[in-house]
Amino acid sequence: MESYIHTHAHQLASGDTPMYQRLASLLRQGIQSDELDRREALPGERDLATLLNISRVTVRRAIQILVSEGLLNQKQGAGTFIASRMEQPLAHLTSFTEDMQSRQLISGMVWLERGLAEPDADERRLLQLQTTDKIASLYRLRTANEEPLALEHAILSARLLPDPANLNGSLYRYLDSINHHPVRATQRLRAVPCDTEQATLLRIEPGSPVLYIERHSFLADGSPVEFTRSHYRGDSYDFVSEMAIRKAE
Ligand code: 16G
Repeated sequence: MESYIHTHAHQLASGDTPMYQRLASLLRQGIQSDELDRREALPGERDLATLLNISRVTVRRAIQILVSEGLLNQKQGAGTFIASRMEQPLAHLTSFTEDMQSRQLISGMVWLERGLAEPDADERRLLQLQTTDKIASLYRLRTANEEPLALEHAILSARLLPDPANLNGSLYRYLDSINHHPVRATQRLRAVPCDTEQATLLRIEPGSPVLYIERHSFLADGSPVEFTRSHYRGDSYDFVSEMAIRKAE
């Protein structure tokens, strides 16, 4: 960390922008090019200020910029770290449990709600339900190595899960066991600020950006299986999509 800063310190010497912005872009460059070691804490505010011969206020402002961009995390008592982000390819239909396993992370869940409910008109349409059908409503906090990562509210027809209280682990594993594992899904993503309750559960600041995702998944015959609304922590997750050019006929 110190050696990267030493090597590149000359970039701070002059420029049109204020010093805190120059320092922020120097650190941003080090993070994005992977030249800064992700496992090491950033030197303390005072040490960085001494090293670069600038004021602590300047260092603090630069760090605040990168924290707000989600590139740095401040852990109380432990220091400032480069935020580690997870990537999920959008092309594969995986469950949260599989997704964490493939990264050698321990997937966990805290049940916030698990029961039968009356669907509203939208939910009835999305799941193609009959007027008398109920839904199984599953609201969970999903964790990776015990760190909160997402809030997930899945609904499915109660015909598929008549007794939600008995579901303990992976929803997709259960669906697989009844031969209803979805084979196709559409996903819609957008950034939203989280509310106070979501912030407390995800252990982030109220109003911080989270990724709101709706997943609508289907069986091979086109019938809907689940509709899930999730809020992923914006500071730790990247959804990555691969694109190919359309070949000329
Ligand atoms: C994923 C899905 C979610 C699904 C869940 C099942 C996204 C955005 N969402 O988190 O729709 O209900 O996996 O996970 O990827 P489980 O099998 O571990 O319960």
